[in-house]
This record gives sequence, structure tokens and C-alpha cells, in this order.
Amino acid sequence: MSTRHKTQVCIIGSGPAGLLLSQLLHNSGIESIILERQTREHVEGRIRAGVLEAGSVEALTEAGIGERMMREGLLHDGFNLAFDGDHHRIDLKGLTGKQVMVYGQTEVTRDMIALRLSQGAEIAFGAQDVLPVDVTSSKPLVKYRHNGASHEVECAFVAGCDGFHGVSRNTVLESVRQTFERVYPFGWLGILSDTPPVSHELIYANHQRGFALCSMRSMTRSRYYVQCSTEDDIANWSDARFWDELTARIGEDAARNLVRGPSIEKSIAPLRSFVCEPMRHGNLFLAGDAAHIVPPTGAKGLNLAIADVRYLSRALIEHYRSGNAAWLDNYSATCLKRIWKVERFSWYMSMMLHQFPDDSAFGKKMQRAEFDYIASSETASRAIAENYVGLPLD
Ligand code: RFL
Ligand code: PHB
Repeated sequence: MSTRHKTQVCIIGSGPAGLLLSQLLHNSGIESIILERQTREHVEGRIRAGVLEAGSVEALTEAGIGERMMREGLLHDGFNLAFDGDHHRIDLKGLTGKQVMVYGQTEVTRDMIALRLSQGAEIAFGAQDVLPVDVTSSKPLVKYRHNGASHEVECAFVAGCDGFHGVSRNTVLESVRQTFERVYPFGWLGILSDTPPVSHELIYANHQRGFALCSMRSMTRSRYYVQCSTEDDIANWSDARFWDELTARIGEDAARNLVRGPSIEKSIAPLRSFVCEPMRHGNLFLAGDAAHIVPPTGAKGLNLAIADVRYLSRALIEHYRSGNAAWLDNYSATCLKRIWKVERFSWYMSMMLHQFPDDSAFGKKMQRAEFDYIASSETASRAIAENYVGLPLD
């Protein structure tokens, strides 16, 4: 026997996509239940993205989740591109009138969970064997196990917000689903350390030893990445080796300000571009990493998840308010248009900034020419800035 629950929208996954969707629906009087495979501690401890587009900041603020972000987040007016020691600043504010917000995804997630729970939200952390069924019917069910007992949620809609390794995407029949993928031949080794950032703005560096990124979480906590091999083992990277490698890649001027310290987190992430089309199957809607992945070079993954959820919440609210299904019907096509533009930007930034193992001398010359062009052209710089601060929602 299963315990039966009833709600309007069953959300699978309590990452930023699932949590924000639940909040936006709640703000419009629509009920949801969230099923999350991991524990709350695990979800709140994950170190992920760091940069929020202007539109994401607006979305979080409008949803009522922006209070601590506005207090503790760092507004950035620009970032730097470096190429073998030469620098070019992308003046985001001057070129677009907009800024980005540096505020960790970990903090966004904590803020969202705290607010949803304080409002009495149902979030089943530790839900096992989550399985959406009958999603093409008007009464989909989501089955799962929790604390050893069987449960099922009866709902009108299922939101698959369960990330790249979730179950939802596979619920979209293989005969309906098309996927597009590029796996890059390298990864990013990232560390977090309680040291002041090397620069008050981010630095993306193409260096002959490999890409490096200087980012931060606050004025006392730094986040750094270096390109590494996909076969690399974290055990091969002592803190000292990481700091030496970063120093070599970011150029002498920046390196002079680098403060070393013990790492408090260290991990390797693969780089991938991926899109699943369509993002709807019957009454199941995919949002965020469940439907698409971008390499982190453009700082877009979290922002894309937020953009999907803005559309999806609008579509569901419109359905419940007026019975108008047009927004739901257009969800996949509208999102995908924007997603492909963001895929393009993330791919472009990745191609420009990394060392490719099988790259020819010609490929390297092209990267250098791209950098020189951007550095000499306000138009080219503006194109980068426009994408980095975030393309408008349609
Ligand atoms: P998430 O965050 O992966 O959340 C999915 C949730 O679903 C749960 N789940 C399940 N729950 C129930 N049943 C199942 N079968 C389930 N399977 C999975 C998971 O436990 C999880 O809680 O997806 P969401 O919400 O779509 O959010 C996407 C973002 O997390 C992601 O795009 C970003 O972190 C990507 N990203 C960055 N994005 C940016 O916008 N700016 C950045 O600066 C940036 N930097 C990054 C990044 C991702 C990185 N890694 C580690 C992949 C830097 C890195 C290193
Ligand atoms: C981060 O701070 O983790 C970060 C910043 C910018 C990126 C990717 C990751 O492009």
C-alpha cells in the first residue's frame, strides 16, 4: 500500500530550478510538493555557480528571495579576459548599463529552502526511486519511497527539475526525444579558499598551460579554477600544486596579489554542452539542467535554469488563472530559442579560452586573433557583455 498525496504540481528536484518554481507558484496560490533524492545537508553543502545575471537577480528579488543576496552579494561592473599575460576588461556596465551579482548558488539554495520551509512547504528530502508515470494523462502520478515506505503524488503537472542525472528526462519517450551533445576534452579543477580574491573582478585567462578562472564568493573567500585533464585525479592535486599552476596561468601582475591558503573544497567537473528537445511530454515539463547543460565558461547554467522557471511558472499561473493553455503549449519552443543562444555563447567562450589537446598552431592563432579583435573592438566587447549580463526574456 502506498500513501497517496495530492497536489497541483509535483516538482522533482530541489536545486535552484525546483525551489524557485515552488516559490513562484506559491506566491500565486498554486500548491506543489517537492521530491528530492538527497538530504537537506547535502543540497545545502554543494558548491556550484557564482554569477547571477541582472535578470536572475530581478527574478529572485521579485519572488521574495533576494533579501540576503542584496545585502551580501557583490555587484560587478565588469570582468577581465587575459591572454598569455595581456589583459582586456569587458566593461559590462559601460557597454550594457547592467551589472552581474556575485553570490554563490549555495547561498541562493539555502535562502530558498529556508523561505519555503518557513511557509510550510512540503519538501521530501531523501526521496528514493522517484518515478513519474502516466504523464500523458490528465492525472499523472509520481511514485517514490521515503523512510522505507511507498508513496505516490497525484497531480496535474510534473516539473522535472532533477538536473542532468535525474529521472525526468528519460520519461520523455525516446521516440519523441532528440538530444544534442558535445563533451569537451578537459575538465575544471576548482578550489574554494578563505583568502581575499586576487582581483576585485573575475579574470578568465587563456594561457598556454591551460585555462584559469579567478572568481570569488565574498571579499574574504576566493573561488579559483584551472583546466585539467578529464582523466586527472583530485589526489594528484595538492594545494601547493594548485597554487603554483594558477600563479603560472594568470600572468605576473595578477599573481603578485595572489594570497595562498588551505583549500576548503576541491573538486573536478567535466565540461559538456547538451540539449534535450522538446522540454515537454504530455503534462511533464523539464526545466534547468534536466533539459540542458552548458560548459561553465559563460557562467550560464544557473541563470538558464532560472529563466526556464520564469517561463514555466508564468505558463502554469496562466493555465490556472484563465484556463489559457497557450503559454504551456509554447513553453518548450520559447525556452529552446533562448537556450540555443546561451549554448552558443558558452561554447564560444569555451572555444576561445581553453587549450585543446589536439589543437593545431592554426587553432591557437585563431584564439589569439579573437582576443585581439575583442580587445580592439567596442562592438565585439559589447556582444560579449550583452550575453554575459543575460539576454532578455522573450
Ligand atoms: P541541480 O542544481 O542539479 O538540481 C537538481 C536537483 O535534483 C535532485 N535529483 C533528484 N531528486 C529526486 N529524484 C531523482 N531521481 C533526482 N535526481 C536528481 C538533485 O539532488 C538536485 O538537488 O539542477 P537545477 O536546479 O536545474 O540547477 C542548475 C544549476 O545547478 C547548474 O546549471 C549550475 O550550477 C551550473 N554552474 C554555473 N551556472 C551559472 O549560472 N553560473 C556559474 O558561475 C556556474 N558555475 C556551474 C558552475 C556548475 C558547476 N558544476 C559543479 C557542474 C561551476 C561548476 C563547477
Ligand atoms: C564561480 O564563481 O564558480 C564561477 C564564476 C564564473 C564562471 C564559472 C564559475 O564562468
